[in-house]
Amino acid sequence: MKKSVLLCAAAVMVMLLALSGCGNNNSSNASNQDQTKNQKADKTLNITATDFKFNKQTYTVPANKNVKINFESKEGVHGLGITGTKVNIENKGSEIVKLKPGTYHVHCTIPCGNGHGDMKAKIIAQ
Ligand SMILES: [Cu+2]
Repeated sequence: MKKSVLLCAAAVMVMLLALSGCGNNNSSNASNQDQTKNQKADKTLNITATDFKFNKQTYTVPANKNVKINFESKEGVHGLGITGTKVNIENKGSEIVKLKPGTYHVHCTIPCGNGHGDMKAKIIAQ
């Protein structure tokens, strides 16, 4: 009897944690969408991720243009971070960036497993 009460309490706590986690995700996704809605993209860049790599090692985009980045994890759950920018798309989403000419490092932003550290790519803006 006592055991089942404890199990119940544990289950409620897990549910509460899951709910609060979901709430946070939703709000950040909403702001990403608002951002992309207000800006017009000149170019679209599609990036996908699998365990444990991005679909290309090097992506090329036009510099000083609004580039809409569509990111999706096709296998596992990964994130897209671009150094020197605020871009951080977790699992799936879109963001618009305007990059000065240069080379930007792309990395996974979610600790996804043994190959996490190998998930690296480059974006060249020119
Ligand atoms: Cu990762």
